[in-house]
Amino acid sequence: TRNGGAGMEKALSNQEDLGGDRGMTDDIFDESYCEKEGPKPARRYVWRNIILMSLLHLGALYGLWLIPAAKPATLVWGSLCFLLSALGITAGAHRIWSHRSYKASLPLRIFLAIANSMAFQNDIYEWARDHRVHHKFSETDADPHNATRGFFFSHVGWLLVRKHPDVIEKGRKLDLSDLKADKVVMFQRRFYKLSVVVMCFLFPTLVPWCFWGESLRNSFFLPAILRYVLVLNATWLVNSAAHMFGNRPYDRNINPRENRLVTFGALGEGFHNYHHTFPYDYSTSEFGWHYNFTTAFIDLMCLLGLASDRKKVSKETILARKTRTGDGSHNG
Ligand code: ST9
Ligand code: ZN
Ligand code: ZN
Repeated sequence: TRNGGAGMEKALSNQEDLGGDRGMTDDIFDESYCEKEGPKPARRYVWRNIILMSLLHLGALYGLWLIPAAKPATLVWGSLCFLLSALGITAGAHRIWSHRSYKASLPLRIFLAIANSMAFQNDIYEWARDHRVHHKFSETDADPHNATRGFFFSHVGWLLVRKHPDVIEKGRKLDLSDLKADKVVMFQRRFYKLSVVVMCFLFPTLVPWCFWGESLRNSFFLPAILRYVLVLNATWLVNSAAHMFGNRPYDRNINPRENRLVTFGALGEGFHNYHHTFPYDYSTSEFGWHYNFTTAFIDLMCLLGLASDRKKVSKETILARKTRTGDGSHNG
């Protein structure tokens, strides 16, 4: 088996080392799952998504073309919107809600849920549910963006076709009680469409138009459309590139890899071999703030008293794991 059996055992015992106090373990790889025999179900295209995604990307190309005509303040604002929406994914949907790797106070969760709507990547509940099945059944039919189906499928293709039935079947068995009990998550889910219209499109567009007289065209195509597409692709690269290109210092038996370029664009989320080996580590890396804006943000929130209980894997455990299952790329 992939983790060599002992891998799973070790992962679970690490979980216990952490006090088992995340209240969940459904993001730990499940070795017992076997893909069904026989022919795979036919691919069913979702034309609505194919058309909208294509138009969105054409809009982003037009945005790129408009950059020289934009006011500097608009570009700064677009970058700020990038950071905010990215944090809604990394510090929010990913590190709190998918993995429970740290605790956030109510004001911080509200802030991150608003930032998450700005990123428009499905509501937090759906994102975290899909992400937990991704970790638990990584690189199988039950993984929504199964990277063994190729770069394009794991990047964006999975959003353009119906899901493999095993994703839904296995996803329905996950324990999502922590998400259902989180009022912020459920509130965002209830008002998701409205929150996306306001946060992903209206707010980024109206600020430059109202406050420094930017044209409506530049205001819409840069901080709204281009910024949205950049955050989407930075996120998707974690599923595609970081499952294909890079070293595997922690576990050479799994596909996810350490990818410097992805890490940079994704605010610290490209240390993906580490992350799949130790999904409960709040930093998704052993190197602290190095290339990891999200970790710096969470540490700042702790300093301000808005977050707590950061789960961290000990250096000894990391070293032991590297020695046992790593590819040797961190030696020396
Ligand atoms: C987007 C998401 O972009 C990106 C996520 C990326 C994840 C990255 C992770 C990497 C690590 C973190 C790094 C972060 C880095 C960030 C860097 C930032 C700079 N379990 O879905 P339906 C049920 S979204 C259980 O329609 P279809 C479901 O509840 C972009 N149940 O399936 C429903 O049941 P019911 C914008 C599940 O028909 C039924 O099944 N959004 C599960 O196959 C049908 O559900 C889009 O583009 C599950 N896992 O359609 C739209 N899944 O009827 C995307 C489903 O009872 N979505 N169910 O309610 C869609 O249009 C559709 O989902 C579909 C599949 C066409 C893809
Ligand atoms: Zn992954
Ligand atoms: Zn994860």
